[in-house]
Amino acid sequence: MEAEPYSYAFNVIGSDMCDVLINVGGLKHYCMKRDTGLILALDETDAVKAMRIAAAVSDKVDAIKINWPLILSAGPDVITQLSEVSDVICDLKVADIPNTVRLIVEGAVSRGASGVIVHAFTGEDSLREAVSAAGDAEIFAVTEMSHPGGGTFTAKHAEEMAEMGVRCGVAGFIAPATRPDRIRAIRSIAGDLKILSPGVGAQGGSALSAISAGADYVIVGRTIYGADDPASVASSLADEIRPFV
Ligand code: 3DU
Repeated sequence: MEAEPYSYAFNVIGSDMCDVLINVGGLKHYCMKRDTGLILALDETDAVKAMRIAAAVSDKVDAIKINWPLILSAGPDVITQLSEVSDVICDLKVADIPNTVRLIVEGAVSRGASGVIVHAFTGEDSLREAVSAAGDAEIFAVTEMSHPGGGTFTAKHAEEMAEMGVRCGVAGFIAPATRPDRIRAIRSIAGDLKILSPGVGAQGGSALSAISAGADYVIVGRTIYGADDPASVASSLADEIRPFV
């Protein structure tokens, strides 16, 4: 029997039961908690500063997302270090042939990542390989990028990519907070799967609009880590969306 998507269980049992391994359809899966609906995008390239910010906001966010800027400056061990204070999502935007996808996803998960972001445009074989390589960890597929250029190619195929992601068993999708109507479109296909939305603040999107349009989490980077008091900005954002999370 094919395993049901684990986020089905996320909705059935409620977010307070998440952040643990849950068992659906005979398979164990990780399930990120949803206490605040906020994910920090930690693109700070000064590793010491990054760790300080992570410690200051870890109790205000559901996960910390890291991307190439921090991994390239601090080294991949930063995944493990951060995983000691928070769930870590590696935003590697993996876009490659299935074998390379597997090697990258395994490398991130073995270092402590509980989620990995991959591109969906690579097609079904690469996406299936990512899901399989992730094991208990979560794969999030990018359907449409949040910057203006994201409209040129990715937006035109976002719905098809979301349908494919559902078939491949991804945990959820990355959809743009800069275009809440597009979050709505992806939500209509994603069902109970998670939607994580970047583009809040520095890119012009609003946390409240994204959550109201159907995002489960907003991803916020510069607005938090570039602030004089990252913890207080994270708290304010969490307060803004709390009634809807
Ligand atoms: O714009 P911010 O500083 O809040 O950072 C947003 C983060 O989310 C950043 O790491 C970026 O690479 C990532 N991201 C997008 O902004 C848009 C996408 O479509 C996918 C990921």
